[in-house]
Amino acid sequence: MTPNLTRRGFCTAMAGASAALALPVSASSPMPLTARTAKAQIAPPQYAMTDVWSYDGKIPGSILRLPQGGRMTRRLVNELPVPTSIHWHGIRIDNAMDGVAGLTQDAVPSGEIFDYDFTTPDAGTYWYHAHTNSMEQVARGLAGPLIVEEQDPPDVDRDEVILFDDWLLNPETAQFAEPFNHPMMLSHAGHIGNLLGANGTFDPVLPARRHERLRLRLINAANARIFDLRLHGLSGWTVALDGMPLESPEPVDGAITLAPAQRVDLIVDVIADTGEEAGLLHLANDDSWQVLVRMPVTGKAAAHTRAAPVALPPNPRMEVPGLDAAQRLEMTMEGGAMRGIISASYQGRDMGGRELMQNGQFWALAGQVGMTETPFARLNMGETVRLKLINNTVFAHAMHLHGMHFRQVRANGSLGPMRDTILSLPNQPLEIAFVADNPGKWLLHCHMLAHAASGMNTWIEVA
Ligand SMILES: [Cu+2]
Repeated sequence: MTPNLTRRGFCTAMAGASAALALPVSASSPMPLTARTAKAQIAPPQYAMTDVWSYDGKIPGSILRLPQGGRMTRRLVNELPVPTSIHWHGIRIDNAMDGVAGLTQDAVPSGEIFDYDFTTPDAGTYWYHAHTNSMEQVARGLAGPLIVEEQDPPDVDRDEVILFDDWLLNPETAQFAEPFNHPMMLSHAGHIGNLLGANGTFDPVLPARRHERLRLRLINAANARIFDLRLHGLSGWTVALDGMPLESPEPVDGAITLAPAQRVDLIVDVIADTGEEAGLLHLANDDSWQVLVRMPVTGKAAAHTRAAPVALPPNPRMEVPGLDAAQRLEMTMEGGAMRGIISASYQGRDMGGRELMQNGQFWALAGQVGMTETPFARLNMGETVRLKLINNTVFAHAMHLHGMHFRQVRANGSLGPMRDTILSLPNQPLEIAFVADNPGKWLLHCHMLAHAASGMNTWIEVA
């Protein structure tokens, strides 16, 4: 292919995309979700606006809402200068719609489109984000909330989405610090921002009334930051994790840990007095609790707080039966600063740590660095699998399985809550179990996106 042809193809396609946007959306073409450049006032007002990559010009992308069992149809229109794709995180989705470039679809070239069309079997809090060079694309802003509503939603005064993020900005210019694939980030804790916030701003404010009951849908869209959160002037319960309802609401007592990509649904009552400020605090680097989301309290919603909430209605397919007879798999994580890799296979060849580093690779899963021709495991449709995750690194990893949720098998044999992303800590092996009930090729990776980009990325196949 000659450069000329490439450029002509690009220009024609861009013209086509713009024309499509100018026309009213016909009944047959899905509503566009346009990935494009934009400017956003993420930093305080004395700073410049930040050049971002966005969905429809918004940081984060608009809240997409649909009913449980509903059908989501969206046309990704790629007006970015680079290829992209969208992953619908946590949706037990049709494999062809999972959005993983190189595994479930080709990346959508600049100027082209891709129609996503899937149903949402589970109610809960999910999110969508880029899954092509995600380390950079998510950091630049390509993420938004995806909310699937229960047929019988809980009795609350308001339902609020809080999408946490952190941004690594050059303090002089308020533009993203580059490069995104700096070896220090790849080999350490990941791409950690120097400005924290939520819903696209460093100073998110959510006005509230005394004794108001809110459902808070917390989403961690940060590349690598683990948020430790605490309620202030609020009392509440955790009612769902990673979209999936808990069997019974659990009172929030102490910190809520939200690893990258995880979600927590809370039902909270405002107990601060009128004129005070409630909110969400986070544990800062110096071990102090600092305000992250401010909730100024004005007026009164009710004379008293209400009785404890009831559990959310369960989603389908939440059981993990047959643990005793389950196939057992093991995955050791290795690499990163302070430990390194002795030898691992990268692109079909054994390499030592130094050679891997020269290839920008720092991590291995089960002796493999990054994606392989054959999957980590082939699973039979419907079988139950137990997977032991052994973290031999000195860093935490947020391990995410696409297409299926899992439960932790605790030391005493009991099962933990159902989730799609679990935080693995150094030298604390943990075991997860799931039913391989969704056919296709599913990514299994660290959601510290710099780690995924430098080795912690593999896949399983269910057939
Ligand atoms: Cu990791």
